[in-house]
Amino acid sequence: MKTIFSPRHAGHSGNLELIDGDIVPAFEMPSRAEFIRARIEEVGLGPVLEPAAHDLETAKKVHRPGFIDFLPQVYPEWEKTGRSGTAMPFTWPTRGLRGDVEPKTIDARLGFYSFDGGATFVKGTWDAIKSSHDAALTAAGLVQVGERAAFALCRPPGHHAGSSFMGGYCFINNAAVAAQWFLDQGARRVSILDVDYHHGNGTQEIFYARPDVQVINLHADPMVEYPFFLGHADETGAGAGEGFNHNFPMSFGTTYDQWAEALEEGCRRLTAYAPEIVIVSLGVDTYEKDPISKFKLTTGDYPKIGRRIAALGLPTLFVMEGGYAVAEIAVNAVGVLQGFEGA
Ligand code: Q9C
Ligand code: ZN
Repeated sequence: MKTIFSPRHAGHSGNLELIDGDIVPAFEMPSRAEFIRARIEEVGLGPVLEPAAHDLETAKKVHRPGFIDFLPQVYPEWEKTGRSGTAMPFTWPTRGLRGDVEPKTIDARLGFYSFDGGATFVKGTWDAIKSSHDAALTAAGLVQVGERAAFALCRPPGHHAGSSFMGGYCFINNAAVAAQWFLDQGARRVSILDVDYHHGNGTQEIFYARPDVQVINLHADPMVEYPFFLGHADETGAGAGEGFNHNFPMSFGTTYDQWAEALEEGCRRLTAYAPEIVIVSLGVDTYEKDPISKFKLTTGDYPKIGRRIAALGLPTLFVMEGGYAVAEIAVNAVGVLQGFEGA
């Protein structure tokens, strides 16, 4: 399997995160992607190639165009106010406030286009976002021309980014852009299978009223886990999208046997939908030693996930999402891909 990876992710570095009442270096750090790239080479998964540049027209079909145009403006606007370091929002248009009027200052606009303070900018952030987006589309192109599977080693991740909001380390929803691109190339149905520990609230929001992209999410129960405000089992889609969104919230402490039951049911529904392509939002923060998560999957479980996905028998695009136990995420993420290839 080919991997698409851009060294430009590394400029998104040194940013801070507000977590557990403290401000600390962000858990979503460059070494995540570098460990995965090194592991791919170590096990000989296949070539690691750089992405081609892509325009943002497809991104502007799944995100509000003004939101995409805002992203490259953030850090220059932040610097114009005389600041350096980490740009992050601190005010959001929640219920009862005006979410329909875009204010003028950079601080206000950061809040206007976010749902939390977790998508932060440093000088190299836009370049990293764009390279991650390009990696997803380049890998999608490989699948489109007949590769059985490809791996987009995206950093930053994407699944918390919605049509007009960023958050949770995510800016552009790489998996959603890839899904839209496959449809634009002529696919009639695409499934997104999101196995990250956190609910992919952005992906769900983008496709919620659409029947052409089925979204299946396996994740920690939002009653007790981030992103808290989406991801319940009763969210099944709206309007023309009714019946095409599937959530499998699970408790803290979930082990592979329990998790695999949800995967099995998700795969059953995926097969019933009969998509032409499956996109896997590949988070490995389900791992027992992940520093911010509370599931109990072990390293030996990840190849099993890959084998089950391979058994779907469909062209498959893997898109990297979360996973934070830095050294181990490489073995686990690549374990999924090895399991897929060995199946
Ligand atoms: N105490 C992804 O995995 N902070 N994003 C959670 C938990 C945000 C995760 C705090 C986690 C975002 C792509
Ligand atoms: Zn996650």
